[in-house]
Amino acid sequence: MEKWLQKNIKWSRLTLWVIVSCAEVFVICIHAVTAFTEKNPFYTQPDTAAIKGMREYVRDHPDDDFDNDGVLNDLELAYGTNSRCIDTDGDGISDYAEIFIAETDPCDADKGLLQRKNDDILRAAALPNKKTIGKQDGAEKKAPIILPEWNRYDLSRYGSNDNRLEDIILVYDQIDNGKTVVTSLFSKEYGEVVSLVYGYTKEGGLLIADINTLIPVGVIRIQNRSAPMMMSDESIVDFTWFDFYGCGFNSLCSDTIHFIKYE
Ligand SMILES: [Ca+2]
Ligand SMILES: [Ca+2]
Repeated sequence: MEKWLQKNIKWSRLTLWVIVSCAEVFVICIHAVTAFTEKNPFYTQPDTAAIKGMREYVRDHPDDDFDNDGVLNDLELAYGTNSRCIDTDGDGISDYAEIFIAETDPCDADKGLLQRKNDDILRAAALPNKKTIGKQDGAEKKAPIILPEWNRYDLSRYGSNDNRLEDIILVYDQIDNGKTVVTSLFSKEYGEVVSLVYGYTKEGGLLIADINTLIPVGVIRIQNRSAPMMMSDESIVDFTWFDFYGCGFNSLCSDTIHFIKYE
């Protein structure tokens, strides 16, 4: 009798453990799916075809220099640097300068070299760290949400990262002229989302609509940035760009943005 009881207790514990474990896995899955869909309003599943296509596009263009930093794509792949960012580790020394001049690791931030350039640093430090765009008059702007003609099969959008201030000023100009801008957002996690920018907020954030339904889905917030950067000729320039965050994308996580240009 005692043996039977012990055996039953053992099985009951095992059954309970299995039920609790399954419940935990279920809860974790629900949380993961919820977090994913909350972060990105476009996809519930990563766009694996785009992620693969993006990798292949870089490999298929070994002699191009997508970010114009002087390091060709095949070398970027060999060094493990980002072919769409001139300063992979964000330490203010371009990938080219790290590889060919300083001979430091372009994937491991080291401020030391930049700090030694005291005169240049003082000059750059006099700049405001946030530049205003100069386009905004404190009002929100919107264009009629109309999808312009664009070529979805032109994969050259995988090649560039339009994160310079002049890029976004062109977008504001388009909106001011009543035109929407087809925009490709790319992350290693989700893949690509092509959406429609139909306006901008008074802070400069981009108003985003779904390209299929033309329904507004959110805002990509824009942060203008300026910092000293050592370039390929060892000079230090005041480099300006913008960071973006929203709709599940974040440039600080190496996500990129491309604005489709058309007449
Ligand atoms: Ca490059
Ligand atoms: Ca660097």
